[in-house]
Amino acid sequence: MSLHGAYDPDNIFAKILRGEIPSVKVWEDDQVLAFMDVFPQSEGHVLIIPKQSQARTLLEIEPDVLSRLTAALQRTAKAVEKALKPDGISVMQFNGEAGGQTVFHLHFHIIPRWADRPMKG
Ligand code: DGP
Repeated sequence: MSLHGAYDPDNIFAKILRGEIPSVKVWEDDQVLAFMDVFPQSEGHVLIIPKQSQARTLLEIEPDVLSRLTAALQRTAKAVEKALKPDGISVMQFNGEAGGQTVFHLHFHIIPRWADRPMKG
């Protein structure tokens, strides 16, 4: 999948948003959902996605939605820090297949890191 193309309404995260696939929700409001990654790179790996937008990538997201998303990203990262006490937190975001993206509904990864634990991915 390239950087550009049509949004697939049957992508995995769209199915999660419609409740067709179960997820472990961490936090949500009317515009944003944070939930646990099913293939975590570390304990506490959270994904954060917009609910209403059909943006596949960062290049397509509406600025006001991105603003809400990043505010929720910071709030969730603080909650992860409080709950798990990691030594660091990686925030990651991939665009296009060549950029490492596998699910084509815009998302950010929040990945807690510990100095004495190797990364899983
Ligand atoms: P990315 O490479 O940035 O597109 O990462 C997609 C992430 O989505 C990857 O870390 C694994 C996660 N993922 C894939 N399928 C599911 C699923 O069905 N449920 C959940 N919770 N996460 C999923």
